[in-house]
Amino acid sequence: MELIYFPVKGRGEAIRLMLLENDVNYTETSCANNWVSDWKPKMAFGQTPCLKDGDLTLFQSNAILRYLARKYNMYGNNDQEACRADIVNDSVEDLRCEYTNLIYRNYDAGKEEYVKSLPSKLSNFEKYLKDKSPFILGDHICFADYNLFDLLDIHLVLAPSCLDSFPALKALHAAVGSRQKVKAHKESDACKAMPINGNDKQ
Ligand code: 0HH
Repeated sequence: MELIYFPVKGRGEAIRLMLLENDVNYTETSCANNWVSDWKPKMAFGQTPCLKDGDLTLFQSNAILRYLARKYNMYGNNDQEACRADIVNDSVEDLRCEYTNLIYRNYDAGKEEYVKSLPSKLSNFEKYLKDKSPFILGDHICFADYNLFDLLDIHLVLAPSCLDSFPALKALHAAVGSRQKVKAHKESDACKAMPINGNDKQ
């Protein structure tokens, strides 16, 4: 497979984790050079990430995560579990949009307020997740776990104590983060050197 994205964690990181966890043989191509003139016109909706798998070209980070989930059996074991994974993943998307809005449009003026209102948002995740642990579906991992893990991970950089009163979220972050391939990736120099976002804010 080929992942085309900017050299940032951003919306690429959960995809990278799923590729690594499933031992997918993939290359990564940066679209940072000549983005507007060369790359952007080639993207169906003018944005990356883009994942190529043989004849298939995918856009939209969540469509990519779901494709990998279907392909590698990480979409729950039944309809109920798939719905639970979807609900959490869509909630991750909602908070990720608020986060990227802060980072790219309102960091200096908005950070304090954002961090102040974060517990009310994280508490919704906590309440929804606390009956099953450590993963969203309990004992088996699904695609949304990687997306939620990454979301929590970047929020821990923004607000290091943000999970202190949320044991289920802390447990999920620890459970995903301690998986062998995830841990090795997070500890790698390449991962440490890659910025979370494209504007030096985090
Ligand atoms: N809904 C889409 C999805 O989920 C949203 C994708 C998106 O916002 O896939 N893509 C952005 C890149 S993520 C995009 O293509 C932000 C990373 C920015 C890195 C900036 C430069 C880094 C250089 C080191 N944006 C480009 C565009 O919209 O023209």
